[in-house]
Amino acid sequence: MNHKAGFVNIIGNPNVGKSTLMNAFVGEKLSIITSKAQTTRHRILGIVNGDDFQMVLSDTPGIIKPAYELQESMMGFVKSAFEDADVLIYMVEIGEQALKDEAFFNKIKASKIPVLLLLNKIDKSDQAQLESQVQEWTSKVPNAEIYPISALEGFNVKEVFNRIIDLLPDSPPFYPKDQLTDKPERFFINETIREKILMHYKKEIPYAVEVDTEEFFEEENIIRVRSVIMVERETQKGIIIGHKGSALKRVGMEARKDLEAFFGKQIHIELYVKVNKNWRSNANQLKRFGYNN
Ligand SMILES: Nc1nc2c(ncn2[C@@H]2O[C@H](COP(=O)(O)OP(=O)(O)OP(=O)(O)O)[C@@H](O)[C@H]2O)c(=O)[nH]1
Ligand SMILES: [Mg+2]
Repeated sequence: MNHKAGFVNIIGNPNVGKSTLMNAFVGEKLSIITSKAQTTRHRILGIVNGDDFQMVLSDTPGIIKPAYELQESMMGFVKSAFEDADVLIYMVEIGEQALKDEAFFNKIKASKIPVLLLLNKIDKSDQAQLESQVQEWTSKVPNAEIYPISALEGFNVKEVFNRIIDLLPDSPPFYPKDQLTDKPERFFINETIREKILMHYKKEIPYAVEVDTEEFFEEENIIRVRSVIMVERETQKGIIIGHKGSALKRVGMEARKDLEAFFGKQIHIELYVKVNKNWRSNANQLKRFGYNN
């Protein structure tokens, strides 16, 4: 039996629905999703296994012009996704114009590997707008195959999935067939807590936050974790904690609920808030949090 396997890397502007699509393909909530830009900060693998194929998807951060070192590192993840792709998924959303970075955009247009341009969120559009957008993207990226989709509602998702399988090269699997991702358990705890922070805090706060799970003990019936929420300034610490700790408590409760569903086990989370001055611009701190590329 022939076996197909390859890397399918999803790139695009912030907030277009890249993580939503990867989760839909994998059937698990590997990547956090929020309505805010720059939700994803890492390159996250989502592996879909079949008897005769292995699709190694990569979710990546949305493309931006980096303003500080954390963002530089995020764009490093995007760069790496260009380098090893067998199929490139370029996701745009209805109404969007071009990539925020012209060099990346030119790379897509000059790509020697197959490019699937997914025009996402068509549930928010009408037929006339859709047709004009498809025309526009056909002329902008002539080397791409264009698919209008709704990652959220599942429209055309199966069709795209099947097309990717067609395009995968013959190859043995790269990962064990029961592996779902490259990230450890602690990563999903950090990310779920960060998702709640993105959802409940305003303006700069979520962008100044990093979460680090310092302890992870798995027992037969329960997982016990201790996680630190890092902020850049003392004032941010107060905001995260909230009146009598109420804001922090909500983060912990909501994260626990999601993580119990994810791990299929009871979870106990202890949350701390710590000031870690300017961690976003500190190379050593960034390395510690896995942004070393
Ligand atoms: N209406 C609609 N909304 C969608 C669709 N796909 C994703 N969204 C929403 O768009 C927002 C961003 O989705 P994400 O999947 O986090 O987007 P992303 O591209 O991974 O964003 P970054 O990680 O910040 O780059 C969320 O509120 C999603 O629910 C879609 O097909 N239709
Ligand atoms: Mg994302």
